[in-house]
Amino acid sequence: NASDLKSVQSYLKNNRVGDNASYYGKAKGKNVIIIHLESFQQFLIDFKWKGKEVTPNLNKIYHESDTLSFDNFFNQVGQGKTADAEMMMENSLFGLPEGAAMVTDGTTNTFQAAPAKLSQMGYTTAAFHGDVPSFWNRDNAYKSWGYQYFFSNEYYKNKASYNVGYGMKDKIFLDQSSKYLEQLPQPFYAKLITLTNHYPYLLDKKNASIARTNTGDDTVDGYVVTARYLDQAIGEFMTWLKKTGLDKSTMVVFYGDHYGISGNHKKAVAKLLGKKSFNNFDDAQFQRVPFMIHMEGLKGGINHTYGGEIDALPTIMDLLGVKDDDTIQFGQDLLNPDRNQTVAFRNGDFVSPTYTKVGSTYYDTSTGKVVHPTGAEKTKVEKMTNHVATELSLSDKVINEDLLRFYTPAGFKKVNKADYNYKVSYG
Ligand code: GP9
Ligand code: MN
Repeated sequence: NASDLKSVQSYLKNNRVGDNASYYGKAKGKNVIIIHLESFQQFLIDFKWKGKEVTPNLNKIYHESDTLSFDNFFNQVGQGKTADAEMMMENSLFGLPEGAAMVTDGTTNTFQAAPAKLSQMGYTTAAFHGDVPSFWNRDNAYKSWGYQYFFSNEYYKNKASYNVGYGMKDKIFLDQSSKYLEQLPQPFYAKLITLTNHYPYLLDKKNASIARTNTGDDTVDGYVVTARYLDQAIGEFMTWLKKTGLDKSTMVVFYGDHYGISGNHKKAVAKLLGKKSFNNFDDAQFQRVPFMIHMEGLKGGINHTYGGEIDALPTIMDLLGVKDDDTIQFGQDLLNPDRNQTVAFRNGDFVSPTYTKVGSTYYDTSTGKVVHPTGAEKTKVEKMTNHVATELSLSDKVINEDLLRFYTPAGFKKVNKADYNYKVSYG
């Protein structure tokens, strides 16, 4: 109830960090394209297999001087996988400890999501995904989030050979999506969700352009093949963006939604990475995913701050010059040097520049060694553990008790789901 909201608001008031003045509004009024890199992990960046770069196009973007690249950015998903990533990226609210909040609460809860906020500022907002609209309850949740358009697979010229795994192949999906993008009134906010690089990483031979790895674990050895295909699709998309000149007026945000290879393949991952062993600490570090913000004229570079998907929205809003100091959002602007760098995982574990917690074990993040902190250090890790537990439980309260219906940020208009219809209507 409303008093629960008070506890959330006082937590946020004490934990909020502001924007970074040197970046604030640098992308004001620009188009925004958000590219969801399915199951794409940070270790793939600059990774070579048999002397070949697996992802040359993303590597190039990662290192460009007008790309802000975060090399300590973590996925924070729970069982909701892609759905949890979308919930965090566009609401700065965590998924739930079990299930997928986008499914259980996406239809009926009140949200104050990025698409709604930007639509109210005159942006055209659209989501694109080559799968059925009902997957992860997107067709309902996107109405709660205020997407004006949702181009699901019903909007695409489709045939059997255009699909593999969960849906459309990324090259075909991105090519057809670009035709719609070109027609969106500007400024637009468009999210493109890729699919091909998805467990168990299947791809037809003619689309493969790198050899499978040889760890002997069937689901691991296809990963570089679909990751490279995704990378090629990104390369083709960025070529199109330049050809249209849209690259001059668009901020492109790339993020990996979660791990591709789960912690059940430790032996194979050790082989893949050429490591003697791969333990729980290594698996926690392995949860890094790319977060890259590319825009012509942006002061880029590799930013080492420790953060995660929950922090993406305040960072993007900072760059767009959108006021968000009274929202109910748990993230902190990645560009603010005073931010809290303890990155909460959905199960209460965390990574930080100093300590990593996995279950009841603490590690020194810089050495990977198990530590048993005492005295002031013990107080420190206990504080970090409590901070993560509080952050997660308050976010869960917002979702489970639908607290946003009791509060509307200044200048935000409540979303009316009935205003949206994503049905394909020809003619
Ligand atoms: C399907 C796709 C699923 O639409 O988004 O991704 P997952 O949640 O399995 O990573
Ligand atoms: Mn996913």
